[in-house]
Amino acid sequence: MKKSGWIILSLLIVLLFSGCAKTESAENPGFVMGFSQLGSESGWRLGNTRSIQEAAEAAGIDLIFLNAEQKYENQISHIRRFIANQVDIIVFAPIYNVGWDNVLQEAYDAGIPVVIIDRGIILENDDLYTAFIGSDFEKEGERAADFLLEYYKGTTDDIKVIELRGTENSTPALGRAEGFRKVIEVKENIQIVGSFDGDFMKSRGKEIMANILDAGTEFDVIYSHNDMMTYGVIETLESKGIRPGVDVVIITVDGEQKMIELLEQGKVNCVVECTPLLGEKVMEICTGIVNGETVPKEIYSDETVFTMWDDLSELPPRGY
Ligand code: GYE
Repeated sequence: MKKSGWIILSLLIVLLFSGCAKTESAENPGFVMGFSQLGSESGWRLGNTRSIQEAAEAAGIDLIFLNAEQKYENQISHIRRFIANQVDIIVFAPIYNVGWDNVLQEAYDAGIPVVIIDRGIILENDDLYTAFIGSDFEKEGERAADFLLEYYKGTTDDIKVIELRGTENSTPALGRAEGFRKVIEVKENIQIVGSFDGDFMKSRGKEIMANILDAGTEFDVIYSHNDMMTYGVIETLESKGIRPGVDVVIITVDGEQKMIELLEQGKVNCVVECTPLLGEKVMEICTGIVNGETVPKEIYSDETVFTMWDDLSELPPRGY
């Protein structure tokens, strides 16, 4: 072919491809998101996974979903795989709050933006992630304690609290413990008499509750960092003829549909909301980042608290 022929052909090819790119971006954001979910330990987690998958599909984003099955090492290798595959953006819900500096530096060096969802992390260099989307866990702990103070208003009797903590070194466990303590500190008669690592698991909730009863420890209140552990606590209490919500005050965090029903039945006294429905926000923020827009660094969900004193008959289905 003559030189002019080549030029015309190349121009045609360029035009053809730019045309394609345009139609694609009009109907479809056309980018690839790698998402590493930390596990499937709770109804909350399953709701979170569903929310991300549905929102990605609705936005036309290609989602590569990987489940770390509760293992930090798996999440590290997921992120490395996403880097090797040159995805457009990496999203992950980190199981622990530390240990991410190296792998996130690798993503940064590869020019791939990272968005952290649900649990927070501590980094030496915060430039290594572009945005965080999730809950304010300390506020959740404060809301749990606010209920307790209100419940025991005017009482000077000693109130003994047992705490079931979430996964060690996870920000929800740390924040929910800290916020709670900050508020009850002002009340000398309210004391935490036991605090146990329940790893956010129902089986641990059951086991811890059984051990406490066997040991004959006296307590008035159970403050559980998530609904799953609370289901376990309730099962154990009921199996021993103790009435949850009546003989023992129960405070839980998450707000799964099933837990709201237990609140309505009087088996639970307070449910602090923590929403897993982050999907739409995640897609909106990630689309902005991929398009080169500036986005806020920290985005917190609006959350509330449901108590035994509320009329919940109009509450819409929780969706998780
Ligand atoms: O409370 C718990 C889940 O990280 C906020 O993890 C999340 C927590 C949630 O397993 O149920």
